[in-house]
Amino acid sequence: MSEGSTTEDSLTETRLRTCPLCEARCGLELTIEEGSVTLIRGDKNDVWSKGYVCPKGTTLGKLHDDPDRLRVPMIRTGTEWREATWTEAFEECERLLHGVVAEHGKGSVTAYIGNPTAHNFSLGRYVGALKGMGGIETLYSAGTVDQWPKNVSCALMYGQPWKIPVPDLQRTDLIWVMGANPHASQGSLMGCADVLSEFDRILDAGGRVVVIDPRRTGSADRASEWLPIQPGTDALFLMAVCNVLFADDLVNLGAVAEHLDNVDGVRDACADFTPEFVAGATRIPADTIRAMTHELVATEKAVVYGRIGLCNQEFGTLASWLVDVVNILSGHFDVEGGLMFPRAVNWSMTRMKSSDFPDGYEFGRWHSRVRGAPEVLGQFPVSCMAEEIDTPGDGQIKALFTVAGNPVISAPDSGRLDAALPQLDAMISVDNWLNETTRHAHVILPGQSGLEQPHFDDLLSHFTVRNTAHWSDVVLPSDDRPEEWEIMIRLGAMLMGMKNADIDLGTFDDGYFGAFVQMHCGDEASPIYGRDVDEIMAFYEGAGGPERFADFAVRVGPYGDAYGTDPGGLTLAKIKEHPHGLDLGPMIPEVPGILDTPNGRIDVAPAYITADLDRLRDRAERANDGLLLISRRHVRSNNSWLHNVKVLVKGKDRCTLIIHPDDAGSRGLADGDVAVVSSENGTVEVPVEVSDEMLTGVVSLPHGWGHNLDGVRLSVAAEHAGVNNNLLAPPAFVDTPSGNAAVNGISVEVTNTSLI
Ligand SMILES: Nc1nc2c(c(=O)[nH]1)N[C@H]1C(S)=C(S)[C@@H](COP(=O)(O)OP(=O)(O)OC[C@H]3O[C@@H](n4cnc5c(=O)[nH]c(N)nc54)[C@H](O)[C@@H]3O)O[C@H]1N2
Ligand SMILES: Nc1nc2c(c(=O)[nH]1)N[C@H]1C(S)=C(S)[C@@H](COP(=O)(O)OP(=O)(O)OC[C@H]3O[C@@H](n4cnc5c(=O)[nH]c(N)nc54)[C@H](O)[C@@H]3O)O[C@H]1N2
Ligand code: SF4
Ligand SMILES: [Mo]
Repeated sequence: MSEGSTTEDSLTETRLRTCPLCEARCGLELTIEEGSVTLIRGDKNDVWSKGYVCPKGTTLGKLHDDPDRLRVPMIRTGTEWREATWTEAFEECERLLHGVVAEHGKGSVTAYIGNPTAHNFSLGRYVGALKGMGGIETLYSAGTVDQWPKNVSCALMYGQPWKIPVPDLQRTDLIWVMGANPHASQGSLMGCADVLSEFDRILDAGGRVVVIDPRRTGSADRASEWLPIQPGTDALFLMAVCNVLFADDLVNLGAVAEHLDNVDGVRDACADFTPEFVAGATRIPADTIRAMTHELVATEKAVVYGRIGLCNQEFGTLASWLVDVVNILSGHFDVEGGLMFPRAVNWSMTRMKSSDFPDGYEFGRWHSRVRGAPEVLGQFPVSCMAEEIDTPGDGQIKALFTVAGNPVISAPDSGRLDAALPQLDAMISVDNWLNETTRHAHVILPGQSGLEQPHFDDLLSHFTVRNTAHWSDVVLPSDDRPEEWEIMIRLGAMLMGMKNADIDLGTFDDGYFGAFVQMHCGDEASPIYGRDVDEIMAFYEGAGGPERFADFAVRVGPYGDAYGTDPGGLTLAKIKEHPHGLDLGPMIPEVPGILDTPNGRIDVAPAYITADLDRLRDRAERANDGLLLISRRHVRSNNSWLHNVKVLVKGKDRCTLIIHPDDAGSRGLADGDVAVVSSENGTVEVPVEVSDEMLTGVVSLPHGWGHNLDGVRLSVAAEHAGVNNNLLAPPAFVDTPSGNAAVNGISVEVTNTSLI
């Protein structure tokens, strides 16, 4: 958003921009002096974030200025890197890719897509061009160490993996926060600026916030109650809640009742999951489960929310599904204060019904070569990637793109991946830093800094607690260099066999964009159904790229002008008239209109998911032995990639193992001692922090650290290297139905280094 207001000094200007770093999407006010950012504050007039900002958002200028940030492409020969021109770099990509395809075929090429893709609409919109044009069948992504279980449950219940309901946080009186720590993460699949102030609001109004987590987090400190739970047992807890709902005749389906199938399927499934049956495994007393369930039903505006701690665990799909089921059965679904579907300003691919599944979703249509893992929503578990690279044979991965991802840090069994990547014939990274992953690339193609590109929340506006629209213009224009969407198209075209010199970007861009227009013109559900493709294309003479997509997505979106059909409707130009954002109101009931299932109804107990209940039943009977490792986040960190910003890493070491005093004492460990943490997969040495914030038997180590690898060019991060907790994560420890990594609940041993 360029307000471009110039103050007394003509070299000083104020610019507005949405922070691209997390789902809170704060509106920022940047002071620019002589082309540099000198101050970043929250924009008090932003209709959404109202001045809120966290320490990360104030460092966008520092990220932009980071001398280690790559501004030109890099080509590696052996261990030597050299800066290259864009033409040289693209020609090197062409040479590498054409070589691999000629020798091993296209089936040997794949891509790993990382998290910032979701925050960057140039990449987000065009990564599909790389996959589609390149004919890549199975992708890998950070999604399978993230929300894949939720994608699976939402696909089966609502007909589309990205139709994910979120808590109506700003209007609820009671929330159970399960496996989420917005104090650090700032909220996820619950986009909201300043989540903790909403907790305060709830408490001030006499409501309750219950944090259900093995760790007494910063969020728990701001809640009414911390309810510790044994890692990986949330599905047992929620099954018992369902059991109480039926047993005590508390089920209240409300207005959605007539759109539900298979409620009896849940009743039958939970019949033997009594509170007494799960109490031992969950470590939550049966009476507590009963009392909580009664309170949930008795509170008119209440909601159950679950996030990464419920996904990245052994029973991720069951737990993710059950969060929605409990909201449905307790009368808190699709109603004010409950779990609701946002109505984003833009149509997005995330709202697109997959034409592959007219009769409902199917998984396991093909299997991975080495482990035989089933594909789920077109992906194999990210933990398969290393073995697919280092195991010879037909179909072995020979060429890999990494796009805004750092799997050497973020993927389970990262040690094996680190060793496997050098075996690739071609590795091309689209990334802004030479880090743990990209140091293995043959070519690095840098994207632009957050301030060098416009911003539009294409994906994340679908998961916010209130509907708003924002556009941000470029703040600091970069030199003339390709934007990331152009890089995606070029790499896709090369995989089609084209030479770099022959690629006409405009033609491919028109073709890619045109395919979406055509799809809409042929889709009865689209407001431009039946219109002529050329008529729509004519709106964009001379235009292209992501901005054209954003305008299209707004105009065919729920508030759009549908290219003149609704002249009062929104266009991107109209959104741009609101530099502090446009408020589109709270969430509203969306069922049944939102549903895309074959029969237009919600299957409350999808057979694919309930088939996993035997595995859960076995868990209830398993003893809670030994120590389990879980992950954590910190507000001054963002997965693996903000540790090169001095102000964010200064102070006390944050990569520590937090351990309960009883567990520390029995191992002869005191605060600050270095412990050896070992799992079946690996070993790390890390300082301990002794604290009763942990449940006994559970230890916590943050992910995203371990920067002390040879060849990494992150001068600040190297001084605060920490250890990589994914060295400990066993690759086969996954949530079975989704293939998602279980990086929480890993069995570990902790010993005192001085004792060995
Ligand atoms: N043990 C454990 N592991 C975890 C998790 C956990 O809780 N515990 N969490 C998981 C989750 S939820 C996620 S999402 C993943 C994240 O996994 P990844 O997405 O693989 O990792 P990030 O650290 O987010 O890496 C982002 C990369 O993108 C680059 N980058 C940043 N901005 C841009 C940009 O604008 N353009 C381009 N081209 N590159 C950019 C950075 O330099 C960095 O290399 O980690 C997962 N791994
Ligand atoms: N500052 C910051 N913000 C971020 C990120 C970041 O790295 N740093 N990452 C972003 C990304 S990619 C994501 S996906 C989101 C994630 O957002 P959140 O889901 O809020 O992530 P965390 O803060 O890791 O909180 C997860 C919580 O789950 C708990 N937990 C672990 N295992 C279990 C379990 O078995 N059961 C239960 N009930 N709890 C468990 C952990 O103790 C932890 O408190 O955050 C995003 N925002
Ligand atoms: S909470 Fe922090 S990182 Fe997230 S959008 Fe706001 S300022 Fe950016
Ligand atoms: Mo994530």
